[in-house]
Amino acid sequence: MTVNLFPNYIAGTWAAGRGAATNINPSDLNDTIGDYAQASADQTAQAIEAAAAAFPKWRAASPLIRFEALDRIGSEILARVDELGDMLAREEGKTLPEAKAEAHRAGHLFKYFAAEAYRTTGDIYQSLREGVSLKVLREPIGVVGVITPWNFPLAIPAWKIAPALAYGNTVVFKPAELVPGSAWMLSDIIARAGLPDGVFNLVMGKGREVGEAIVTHPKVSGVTFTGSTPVGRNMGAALFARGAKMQLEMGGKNPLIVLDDADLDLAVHCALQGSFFSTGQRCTASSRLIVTEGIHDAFVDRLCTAMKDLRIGDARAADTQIGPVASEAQLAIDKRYVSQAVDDGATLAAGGGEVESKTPGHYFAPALFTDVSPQAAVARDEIFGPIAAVLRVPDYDAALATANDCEFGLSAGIVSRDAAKIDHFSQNAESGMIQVNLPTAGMDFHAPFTGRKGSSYGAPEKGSYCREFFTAAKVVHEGRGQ
Ligand code: UN1
Repeated sequence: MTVNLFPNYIAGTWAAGRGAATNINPSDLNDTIGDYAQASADQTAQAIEAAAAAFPKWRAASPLIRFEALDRIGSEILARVDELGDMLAREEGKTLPEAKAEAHRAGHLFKYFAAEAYRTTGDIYQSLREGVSLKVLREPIGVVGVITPWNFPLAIPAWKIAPALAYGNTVVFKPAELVPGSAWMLSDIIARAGLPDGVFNLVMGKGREVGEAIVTHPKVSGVTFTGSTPVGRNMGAALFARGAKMQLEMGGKNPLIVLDDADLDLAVHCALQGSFFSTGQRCTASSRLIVTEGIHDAFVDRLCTAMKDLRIGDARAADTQIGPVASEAQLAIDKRYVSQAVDDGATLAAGGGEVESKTPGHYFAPALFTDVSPQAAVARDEIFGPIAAVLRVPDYDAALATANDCEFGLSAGIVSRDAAKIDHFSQNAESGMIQVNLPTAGMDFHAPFTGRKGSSYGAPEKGSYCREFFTAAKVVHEGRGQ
């Protein structure tokens, strides 16, 4: 093992793997960050066996013990927000303020779920039969596989690992291969929190090997996954085939409706933030701007002007508003969609090209398309980049119909002053989350996170709603004799 190799964590021991992967700073491709051990399928199986062996003891641990461990992890994350944020910004490319805010959110998620350990209550029913008592218990499910994406490498693992542990499960964590640095630092903090060996395991991996080893292993009782819809659907089929539980958070193609009566400045602010901040790399990003006729031209005009002023640059530079695209592969996808949208007849109203920079990096100017057909790929596919399509509609009814004409249903926004339309939209948008006069991205961490249609499958994440996934109900009938 070289000095700079960051190992996996299996059964309470740091372990080198089979080879290593290096993460690279997308703001400066000359900056290689570290080498991270790659786990083999065999090592993944060892981690799962260790988690299964640790489960009886951890499920029996007092809620106080679980609270203290998670609370300690939360405190340590909060004490190291600057360091964690720096790593996140350096390896993923979101700006330093965004990265620190995410680290802060991760710390508080651990604290929130620490307290959830106290709330694993059950129910008592009055039995229909005399002399019989009837209660419903909530039990942890066992070994939980946690498979996470590259765009929120601290917050998403936090809102999956923390509840898994709080409710008494043990964890095998596979972070995205692009961002092992943040995941490793988070895992190091968890590993030092005094959990029994095997309760938490880290297995890093490129490609499908580690993920498949987790999804197909009979001792993994459930998998919580965030990532693309095609990958989630595949995983879901494999989990269903062996009767395992699943919580899948997948894609989005989130509409932001702007009505004629909207406050124009607010509408532009929501679009700018929702579509382009975090370089558009959020499943909650506003990628469809559905705008009614009367405000369309003024809105597009104002948004294009605001886009010209966006400061795109090194994620860790003080004045940067938009960092680079996270990877070469994602940059290629973004560019492909820009040329396809033009080929499909849309007008490129702003941005869409590479940006000059002091250091070699994946810099890309956020792109805005107008005159977009609702059937065009740029209006239908989840791109996961800073690309937004404006769809012009005659009125609110058409805006709602356009918003709902989509395979996804994660977050949906509306900018308007009309209380009746806002209320109608909140009730009729086919999405799990609604944002009124706000960007579609940016969710409170203590509320549930959930989508409809192709966006989500299984119980919501976060809040106490996620208990539905991390625990199973058990119904106990007890007779008191003749
Ligand atoms: C947010 O917008 O606050 O992958 C969070 C994602 C989501 C998280 C978004 N699962 O972008």
